[in-house]
Amino acid sequence: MDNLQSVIDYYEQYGQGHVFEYWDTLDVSSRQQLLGQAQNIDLAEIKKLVDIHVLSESKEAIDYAQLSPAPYIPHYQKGGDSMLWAQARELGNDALASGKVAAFTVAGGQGTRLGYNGPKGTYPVSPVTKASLFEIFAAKLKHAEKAYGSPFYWFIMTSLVNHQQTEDFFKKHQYFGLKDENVRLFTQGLMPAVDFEGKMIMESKSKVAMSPDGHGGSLRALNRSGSIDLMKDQGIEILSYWQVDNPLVKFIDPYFVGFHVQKGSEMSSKMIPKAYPKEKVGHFCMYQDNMVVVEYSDLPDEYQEQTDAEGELSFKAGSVAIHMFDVDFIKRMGGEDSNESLPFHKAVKKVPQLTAAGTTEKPSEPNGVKFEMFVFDALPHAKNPVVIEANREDDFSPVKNAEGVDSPESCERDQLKMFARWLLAAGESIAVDETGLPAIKIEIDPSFAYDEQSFVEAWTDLDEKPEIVDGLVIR
Ligand code: UD2
Repeated sequence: MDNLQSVIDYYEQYGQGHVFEYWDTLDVSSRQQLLGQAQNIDLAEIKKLVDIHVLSESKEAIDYAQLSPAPYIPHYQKGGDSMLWAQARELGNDALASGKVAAFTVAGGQGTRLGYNGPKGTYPVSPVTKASLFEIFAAKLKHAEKAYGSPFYWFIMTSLVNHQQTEDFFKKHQYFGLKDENVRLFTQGLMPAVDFEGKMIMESKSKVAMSPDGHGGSLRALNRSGSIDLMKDQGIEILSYWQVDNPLVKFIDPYFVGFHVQKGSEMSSKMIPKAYPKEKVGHFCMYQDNMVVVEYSDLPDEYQEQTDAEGELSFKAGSVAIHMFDVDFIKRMGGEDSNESLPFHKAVKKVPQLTAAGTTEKPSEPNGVKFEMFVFDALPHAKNPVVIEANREDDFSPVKNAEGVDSPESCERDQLKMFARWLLAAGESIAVDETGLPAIKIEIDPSFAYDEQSFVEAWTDLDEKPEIVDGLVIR
């Protein structure tokens, strides 16, 4: 009871006493739920965010005139130094073979745009077998295990919204042949949503409306979940980070690891030249001597469209959310006693809310503000950040929207084109149209080959090569 009173006092002191308005009417389990939730919210942090993002209009403005394009290492197939890339590859292979690298997927988002009811990683994407995103990543890890001689840890961040379903999915599929103890699922943090006066929104009489704290919350969650301690115990020094919606991603990439190691970088990133000025990706920029990512929704159109003397986009380096992190850097940025932390961004949303009638309803107009951290905001805190150029066709084709750009359909086309390119590189003939799209549907299981080079090798080694026909799955 004393504990309860002190929590209520704490809420009243911060002007959030309404959270306990229905306390007297709640049954025991609802009381437990509310108290448990309330004890986990840092009201001082919420007050700070409300003051900055809700009660004042003053946004810490960027002086865009001071932005310049960030430097990057051009790809060896696009004018970059092949020697440098070859050296990086060697270093990266050493780091990968010595067990210093682990894989990390952020999969806590809700996938609302895709209109899919389930964790996005369970979404079927491959052209023939309809393998899910998680299955594809698992197969890539199996290939890496074969190539480097030992298994890799795979950390996956979920959120309370999809954790159980994600875990059930992995169990149902026996972790796709990976060792279950190497697949480490953990949940990210939650943040309360507030109304436009800064009051926490109640979803029901016993529940504050909460939502995931953004992929930037991964740095805190990796620490809180004990994942960083495990990595330290296992001698893992580098974490390869990617988003769950991108089946093409090469997350075990010796070149990328190699550049990260060679440059003594704490956080490295892949960039892809933007496909068109207003492509919905972040922009790698320099700002006051720091490397930053400016999100597409923040960068004014004139900068997104600006061209240089050669007619190329000035801010062409698109951030596709593929990074390498030093484990020590994550410990520094996401630890409890850290004095460096990521800022929160605000998103105005329709938040399901308790009505006067005691029911929960989603309003037709935005009624509140959610707070999220973005992982790329760690970049200006990192020592020696490195950006390398990647080939879009080998690394990036996300599934975000139900149709059109970045949809299951566009992603399937990109996978088919990639498989056809690999077969052509191995000397096979396969009919493709002017965009490189084959007329038939084929699939190459990532555990058979991970990229063009490994495909050519594995294909050449096959004693009996299958006929290349519609529906062929090479595994
Ligand atoms: C993100 C990047 C954008 C570009 C693009 C590439 C931001 C703000 N923008 O845009 O610059 O790189 O991706 O595809 O990130 N997630 C969580 N927890 C959360 C929120 C998101 O795990 O609380 C995960 C989510 O599961 C997904 C990823 O983060 O894997 C991206 O989230 P998004 O779909 O909201 O980001 P998007 O596509 O707007």
